[in-house]
Amino acid sequence: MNNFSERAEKIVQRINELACISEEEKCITRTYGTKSFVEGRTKVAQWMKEAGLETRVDHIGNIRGRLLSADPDAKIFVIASHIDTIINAGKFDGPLGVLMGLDSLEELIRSKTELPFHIELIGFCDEEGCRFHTAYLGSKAVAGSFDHAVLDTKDAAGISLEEVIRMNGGDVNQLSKDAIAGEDWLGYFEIHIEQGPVLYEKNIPVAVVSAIAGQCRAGIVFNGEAGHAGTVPMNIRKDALACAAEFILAVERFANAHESIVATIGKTHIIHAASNVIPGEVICSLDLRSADDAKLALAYKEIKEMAEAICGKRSIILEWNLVQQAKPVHCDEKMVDMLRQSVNTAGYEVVEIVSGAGHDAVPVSAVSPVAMLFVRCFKGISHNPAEDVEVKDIAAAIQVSDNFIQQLIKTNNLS
Ligand code: HGY
Ligand code: MN
Ligand code: MN
Repeated sequence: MNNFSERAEKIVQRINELACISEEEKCITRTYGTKSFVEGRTKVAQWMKEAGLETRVDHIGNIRGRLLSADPDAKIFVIASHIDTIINAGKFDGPLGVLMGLDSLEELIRSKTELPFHIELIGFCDEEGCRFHTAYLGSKAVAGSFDHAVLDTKDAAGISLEEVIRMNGGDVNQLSKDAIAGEDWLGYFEIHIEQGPVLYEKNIPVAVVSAIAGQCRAGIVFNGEAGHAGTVPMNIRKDALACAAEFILAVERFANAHESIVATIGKTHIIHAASNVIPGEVICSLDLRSADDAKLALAYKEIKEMAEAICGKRSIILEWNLVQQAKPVHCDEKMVDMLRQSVNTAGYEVVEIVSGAGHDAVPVSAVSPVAMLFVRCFKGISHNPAEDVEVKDIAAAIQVSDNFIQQLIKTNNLS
């Protein structure tokens, strides 16, 4: 077994160990700031310390480990991904990038490589935004763009983000200290599963990410009129669920008719639901994505107008809140080229993909050049416990990542 396969096996072992830590009995869930999240983070911290990294938990809750250059004034190259998960998650979405980064640093230490720049490995604490319906809390803090207004956001149990930060030992008045100053960044690199079918269908282990799609997320409330299921005539009903259903199908029709757009309504909730009550209030999420910023903005506007028209026709009152917005991000051309060469040198066909999924690279791109490497996953399945990655594909990605980091050490310049 070659060195890459051995290293890949160790990464999978750690992924499996981390996957045993969950808030739930029968599935993997480690959402921001929970006891299980902290337990998982502590395990990653232990691995970082054992590797000899200068390790710390920052105020927002990221786990960070540094491998220092001999030059105290050196810039910082960040290798990262996230350690929080969605609910009922797969094992690889997030942890793969963090544990492959740890492996790269262990290899640099093993080979006693002189570093012209510091490398900081980060396990971000809230990429998925599942608990507070925010997103990128950890990477925004490191990028210096954390919005203090979200501190009042409450989770389903009514606990605020601020309380969770404090309960876990963070100081909300020190969050700005989590940021890496703009002038100190050299670059950012993230390895992540593709979460789509391209590599699986092409039978290629890795891909270079050229861009990350933009996204808009909205929270929508349809306010109708609750009523008795047996007595209210159909023609005078203000059925919030029927209205939401018409909207949901209209959104699907819209996205099917616009190639560059994907739209998802992943959450609906009927307030005071009962089988013999006409739904009076229904809450929906909307997740809209496109690699084309102008088309994304137009789609968002047109879908909102669709909602207004459907509600008007049904005498339903519409509440519409934009929850999150991120423009499309283009990966750094110099690093993309270095990754293309690294894939080539490793003997694989170069494939470039626009990521439909968001990643922590998005907020970081405001302060640093970013690059991402995708790893094939089984049938492109993700955000699903069936998510799986073959050891040989991790070994391929290790080889490419080693090539990339060696190129970076040689050039030490991304400007
Ligand atoms: O939703 C996303 O794109 C990412 O998986 N958080
Ligand atoms: Mn995800
Ligand atoms: Mn992810």
